[in-house]
Amino acid sequence: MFTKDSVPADLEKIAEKVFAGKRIIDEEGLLLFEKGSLPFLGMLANHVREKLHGNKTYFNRNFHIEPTNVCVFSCNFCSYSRLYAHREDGWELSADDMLNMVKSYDGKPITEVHIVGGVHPKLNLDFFAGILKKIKAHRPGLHIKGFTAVELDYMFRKAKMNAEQGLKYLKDAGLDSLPGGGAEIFDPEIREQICADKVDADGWLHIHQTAHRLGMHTNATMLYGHIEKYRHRIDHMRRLRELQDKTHGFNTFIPLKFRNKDNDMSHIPESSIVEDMKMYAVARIYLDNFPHLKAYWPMLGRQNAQLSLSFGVNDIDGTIDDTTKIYSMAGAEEQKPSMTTGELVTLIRQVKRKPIERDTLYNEIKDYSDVAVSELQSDPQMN
Ligand code: V47
Ligand code: SF4
Repeated sequence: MFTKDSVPADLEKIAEKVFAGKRIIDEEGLLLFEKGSLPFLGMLANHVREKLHGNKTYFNRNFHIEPTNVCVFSCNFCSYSRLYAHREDGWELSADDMLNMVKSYDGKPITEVHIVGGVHPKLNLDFFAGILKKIKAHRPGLHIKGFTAVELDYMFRKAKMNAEQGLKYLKDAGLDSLPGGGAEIFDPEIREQICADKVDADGWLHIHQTAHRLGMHTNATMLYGHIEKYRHRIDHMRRLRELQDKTHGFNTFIPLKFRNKDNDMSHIPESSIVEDMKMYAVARIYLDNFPHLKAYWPMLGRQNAQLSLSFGVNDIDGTIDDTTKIYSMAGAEEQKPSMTTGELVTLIRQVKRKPIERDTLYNEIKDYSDVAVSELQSDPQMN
């Protein structure tokens, strides 16, 4: 697969481990970042990806609700939040606004709503529990993936509940799983510089561990490509891998590329596409106990998401819709991120992968390998 001349001995040893299905250690992960060529990393990551999933590439039909961009925190990388004092520049959706958004999908084969927003000082646990109940009453089958550990930590502290009490309360109201946001970079020195005031690594991990213990699945993200070094990325993934060994509750790891428009870190250049593909590949190789690796296409762009399918990625998220602003405000090319099922399927097929619609928990809903493109375009239910 590769010639001995082209691969240094230390990397060759890592390749042998990966092909033997063995776990790599932190130093080896670091070496991959520092010395691995793109084709070498792509080959190893693709081996792991195909061993787990063959050509299957998952997507789902979802939409996002961002309840507010008013936030008590001021993460330096965030282009989206507004402090409460400047809330006239922001938005706050009422419970009815959110329910109406859900109702606008009546009759459409959406399987998931993703709810993530700023940490509003006046919106509390009961407000969100009320929304969950209303959504479930209207559409019981809709999976609700909602609230980052940052939002939850704040809500629970204000309600004087611990993570277990708070999560049980929201689960009873209809919350099904947690998204992976708020993780950023766990290392305390980097965290201090980019998002000093919000929940720390242990707090984030504790909320996810508790959710797993209560039978909920969650995702994990990492914000990369800013001031962190490769060793911080490995440290971040090590903490996730260790928790996953204990709970097996994580579904997906989602590396989020830092976008630099209109925020306090705008002077930092964005990572190159080569660096992005390396990130996916090393994540796929290192996180051997994570079933899925997701490229979030509204952030990365469609073509790069397509490319990532050769670097370990097996999931490109969903149809979304045009209501998510967190990335467009940070400079993502997609100003109104929305793809029809036909577009997603075509994107996956163009790189000769197998498009599979999934639900949030990766149960397979439909294999689109042999569905004619004309059928995808003409059937409104497909959109
Ligand atoms: O934690 C904010 C990121 C995250 C920027 O679980 C930025 O399926 C890049 O939770 N550049 C929230 N990233 C988003 C989130 C999410 C997204 C997609 C899928 C899932 C999932 C979860 O957005 C934040 C932060 O890391 N973010 N600003 C920025 N300028
Ligand atoms: Fe608030 Fe989240 Fe933005 Fe941080 S990233 S300022 S917690 S909305």
